[in-house]
Amino acid sequence: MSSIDLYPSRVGGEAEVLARKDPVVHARESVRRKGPLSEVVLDHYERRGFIPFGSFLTVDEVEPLAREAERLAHVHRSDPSPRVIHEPGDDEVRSIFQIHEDKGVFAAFVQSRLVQDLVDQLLGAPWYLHQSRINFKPAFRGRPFHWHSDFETWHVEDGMPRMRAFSLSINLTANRIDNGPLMLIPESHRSFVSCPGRTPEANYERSLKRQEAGVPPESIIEALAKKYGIESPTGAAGSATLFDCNLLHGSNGNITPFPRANVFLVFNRLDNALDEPFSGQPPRPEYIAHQNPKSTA
Ligand code: 6CS
Ligand code: FE
Repeated sequence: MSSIDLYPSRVGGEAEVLARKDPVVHARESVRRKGPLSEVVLDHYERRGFIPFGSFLTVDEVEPLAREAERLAHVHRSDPSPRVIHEPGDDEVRSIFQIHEDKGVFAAFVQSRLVQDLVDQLLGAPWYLHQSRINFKPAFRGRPFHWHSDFETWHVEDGMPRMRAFSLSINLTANRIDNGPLMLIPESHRSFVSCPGRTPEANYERSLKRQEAGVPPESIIEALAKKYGIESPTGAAGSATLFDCNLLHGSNGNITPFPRANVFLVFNRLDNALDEPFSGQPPRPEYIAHQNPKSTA
């Protein structure tokens, strides 16, 4: 049985803006003060829902990750494996899921002191990797991602009970204002947009190419964007953005000659591991939503 639904969405009703019932930084005071993030940065994160890191990794540190991403995109170009998502209508790779499982550079990165300390500080209790993926937006052909809260999908389709997760997105190529960088609505993480409609069967087979269910109505996006604006953290390879699981975001396509590739790592607290999906449908596959985790720390 699923736990009580604190964040009902796609339950057949109208869209609605509900209150958030979870903190953003979960660590108690002593762990919170340990760092690596300063109190000023934590305050900003709690208020705004994201942290832009102008330089998170050095050129030398990001280079092996970027090279591995390029290799993966190349070898998976005509790979029918379900964890490789192609753009609708061509063989261009849009996303590759579960990239940390190959015992390679991404797995090592998750084990690094920097990542471990950061996640400990924000989640404040044992945690695991819920999802990992690389999103590619090739030059001239990259397609957009529609507005969404990741948590809304993870809650409805994967059974993630509460907001005790966040994403770290490392830019593997320069993310420029014009090549489809993340677009975030600051402060939108402080309410939960309950979405209309219901979840179609096996929705992920379509939604990972083009999301429709779980997209808030335009009127709500418009009101939030008018109130809080839209921010697009840009930066060279090695810059990064950390954002709360419930922050509304999306991104435009890429018609520039400059490819954009980002790796996303999603950390979730072990005591928030997946229950049955609130949609009432079967859980999504392991490569999208890790089941039965043990602590990664
Ligand atoms: O369905 C998911 O889990 C994924 N989809 C989007 C658009 N963002 C987060 C996540 O990787
Ligand atoms: Fe997302």
